[in-house]
Parts: sequence; C-alpha cells; structure tokens
Amino acid sequence: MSVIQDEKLTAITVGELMIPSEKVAHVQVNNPLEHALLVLVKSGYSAVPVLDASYKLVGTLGKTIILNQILGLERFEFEKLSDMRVHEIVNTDIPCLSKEASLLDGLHALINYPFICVTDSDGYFDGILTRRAILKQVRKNFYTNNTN
Ligand code: 4BW
Repeated sequence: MSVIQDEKLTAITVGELMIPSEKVAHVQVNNPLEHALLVLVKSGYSAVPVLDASYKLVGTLGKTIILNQILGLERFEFEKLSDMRVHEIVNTDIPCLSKEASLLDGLHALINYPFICVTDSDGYFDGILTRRAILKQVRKNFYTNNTN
C-alpha cells in the first residue's frame, strides 16, 4: 500500500464505518444467561456487547463462554442458565475505540478481535466496528486507487 493510499485510509474515522448502537444486538449485565443465549442464537452472532442499565459498555459475551460455563462432567447443565447472570461471566478485558479514532487504529485492533466496541469519553456505548466494515473500506480504497 502506498503512502498516498495510507493517508486516505487514515482520514477515515471509526465513526464513519461503525454499526450504530441501535442496530447492534446486545445483552444487559443483569440478564439471566438463558436470555443471553437466546439473543445470541436468535441474532446468529457468536458474541455481542454487554451493556449496563444506563447503556454504558461493560464487556462482551459469546456463545462459547456460556456453553463452557454450563458444561458438567457428562452433560450440559441447562438448568444453570436461569440461575446465573451475565455479570458473572462477562469478558471485561476488551479493547475499545472512540468514534474519532482512525480506520488504521481499527484495523490494528481487529487483528485479534472480530469486532471492537466504540464508546464515548464517558464509556457510553456508540456502536461496533467489525472486520467486515474495515475490509469493505480497504477494498474500496484499493480499487479506487488502482483505477485512477
Ligand atoms: O446476521 C448476520 N448478517 C450478516 N449480514 N452477516 C453475518 C451475520 N452473522 C454473521 N455474519 C457474518 C459476518 O460477515 O459472519 C461473520 C462472523 O460473525 P460473528 O462475529 O462470528 O457472529 C460476520 O463478520 P462481521 O460482520 O465482521 O462481524 C464480526 C462480529 O461482530 C460478529 C459478531 O460477533 C459481531 N457483530 C456484527 N454485527 C453485529 C454484531 N454483534 C451484534 N449486532 C450486530 N449487528
């Protein structure tokens, strides 16, 4: 990628590429795991953001961690799903970006995660940046710069 192409990519912000919060499936920190698994299965996503009651970001939760949690010695103990809540197993060790961050910041972060949560300076959830959105933009820049 040339320096000129890099500069164009750097000018694009995370805010321009993110999926806004109202279109993102999420679970709340006080939801029972039963509800969280229902959201994950129904939405079709492997993992989704976890928010508190004021819509601040708490972390992420995926199907695998829920299934691991209810895995007994010989069977899945599905009865645990209604006893446990999201806050008991939410993954809080995640990177975040602001809307003002550049596409390149997003690209670096997405190497290790399928999506990155976007928050404002007070921690309120703004949306997510996905690998799909970054790849689509990089593809667009590639073709634009190679046909001019
Ligand atoms: O329902 C889907 N619709 C579409 N159009 N594509 C989907 C759907 N479900 C999965 N996909 C595709 C996407 O290309 O499979 C990829 C992996 O999905 P994932 O991780 O393992 O569920 C998707 O790649 P992506 O768009 O780059 O999204 C990366 C991850 O971001 C997803 C999911 O964990 C999260 N995500 C994406 N859109 C979301 C969302 N989480 C909540 N709400 C959304 N709207």
